[in-house]
Amino acid sequence: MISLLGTFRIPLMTFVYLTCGLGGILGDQFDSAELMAQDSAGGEHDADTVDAARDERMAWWRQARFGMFVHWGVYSTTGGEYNGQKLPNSAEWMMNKGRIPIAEYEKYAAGFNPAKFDAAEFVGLAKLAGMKYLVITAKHHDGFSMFGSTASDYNVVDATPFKRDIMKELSVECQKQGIRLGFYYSQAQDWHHPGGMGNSWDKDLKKVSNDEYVLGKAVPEVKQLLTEYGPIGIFWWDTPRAMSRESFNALHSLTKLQPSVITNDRLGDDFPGDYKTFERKIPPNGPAGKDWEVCMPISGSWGYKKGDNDFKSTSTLIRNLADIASKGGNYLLNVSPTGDGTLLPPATERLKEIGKWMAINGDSIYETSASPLQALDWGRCTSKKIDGGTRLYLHVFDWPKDGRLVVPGLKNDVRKASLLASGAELQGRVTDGGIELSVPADGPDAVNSVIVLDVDGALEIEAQWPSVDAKGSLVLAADAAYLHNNEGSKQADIRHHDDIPHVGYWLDAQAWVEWTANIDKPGRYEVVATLSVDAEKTQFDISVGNRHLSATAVGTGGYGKYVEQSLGAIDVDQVGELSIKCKPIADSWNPMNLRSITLKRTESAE
Ligand code: FHN
Repeated sequence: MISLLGTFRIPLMTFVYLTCGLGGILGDQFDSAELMAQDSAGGEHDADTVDAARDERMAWWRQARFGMFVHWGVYSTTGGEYNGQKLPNSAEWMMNKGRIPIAEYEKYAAGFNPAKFDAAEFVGLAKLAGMKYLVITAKHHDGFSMFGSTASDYNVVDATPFKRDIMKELSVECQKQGIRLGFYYSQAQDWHHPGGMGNSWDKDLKKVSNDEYVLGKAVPEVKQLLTEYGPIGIFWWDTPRAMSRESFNALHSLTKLQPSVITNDRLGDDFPGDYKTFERKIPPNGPAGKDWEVCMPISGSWGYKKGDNDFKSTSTLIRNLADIASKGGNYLLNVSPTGDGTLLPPATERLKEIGKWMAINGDSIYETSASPLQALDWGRCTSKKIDGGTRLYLHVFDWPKDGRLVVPGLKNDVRKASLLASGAELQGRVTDGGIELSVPADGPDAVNSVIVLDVDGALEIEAQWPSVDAKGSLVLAADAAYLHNNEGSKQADIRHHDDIPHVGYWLDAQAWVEWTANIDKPGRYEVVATLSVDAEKTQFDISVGNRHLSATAVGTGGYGKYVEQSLGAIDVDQVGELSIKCKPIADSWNPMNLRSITLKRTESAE
């Protein structure tokens, strides 16, 4: 068994349990021996083959870049209000925030009758917006199944006057219109089932084990969703909670029912799934070498919430899409159908406006990769490989007033430059500062004008990573870092004091910070941090490549009182692009606000 693990990327615990506990769970579907066979067949494959299988699964997703998220359920009938009472948080949490007993909440299900819902029109709107996939809440935390569940009669077919299987209708339309269908499924929280997590208020609930909920409801429902609703592109787990190995594996193993289904990183137990998810916010830098997606409501609430007029402007949404794609990620933009099954006009209008932009500029988003350039002050960049060179899509948010657009740090010869919208050619030349393009007085689009820049040969770019300067100093600013934090708990985030960014709100010792930087020479580097700490001290590990320093920062008299503190020295024996990490030492961590880490070379090892 262990030898297999040498070739697998499945965490040991999962792998071992995957083969031990499944026989009776999945019944006649397939037993652990069959699963093992699949996996043991994989056992002859090395990690590269496992990666190849994942690359094949992910190919369409990486090209898609843009999808629709849909939160729709019983909570949509009242806009998240309970007896006319406005509740905090997002509307789909109304049962929890309103401490609504199950018997009470079920009455809302009895009023769910979205008579205006038209799957063809709904999917058509996603398509018109330029979205390539659609992920919808098949079951959210309230436990209500938006499909004809055979494991629970608390579902849209059996428990509402609507009686139609919404997931089935969407499945048919998505296949017809060429949109990949994905299901959101709350695998741990279920406020209706006595074994589901999260219902702490319903005193009449006779609790049973979580395994009973998972194996009695979640597993059969997920199995049904993966076997009766056609090809499923994505299974979108949510709010991971600690559950038994048996339950975890029973859920995870179901994805073998559709081997091409993609899963996210929210099943739990640190299982990475196929891609990392960010929520509501766009990370300052995309996680290097990973697939990732930002999910974000088009307004404030995921589910339809009365009075939620906090719609993001179309300009913001288009620029978000370009920003995320420029970092190599996908944008999953959420809409919130109301109780009648339609979207509010501000949502529909925005989707149509995004669609107009995508109809002209979609090539600069679809099938693109992250920008190879350093940060651009006028916009973003996405890229594609072309024969003998690279195509750069320059997303110009701030069109230059002086007729000159400079692409900093780029030294390649210009093969061709043009406006994507019209094809009009532009003149470009290489200067000391990079490639300079002559552009017309006005760009083709007030929000995001795209220039196509084809350059010859392998990209010649000045260091895009922070690099050691002539004095031997390397400054790593907070907003140049990549924050490793998952949704859910209080996490590290980029915040500002006096308009200077810092990594703040760092309440979770599991969150950590990483930079990629260029080290030009080995040697001894003093590590200096600019930080503020309220507590007496805090401890964390700083690593530069393969070398570590256990650092202690002392209290600075409060958050917002920033002090430079020398943390010690590291003997660096590697050069080139190195990862530099700052990781809390959990049992002696106190939150700090970190503005920057500076490495100062004190001795050269050359
Ligand atoms: O609790 C849910 C929330 O209702 C919503 O579904 C979001 C969407 O990503 N996920 C959880 C919060 O992280």
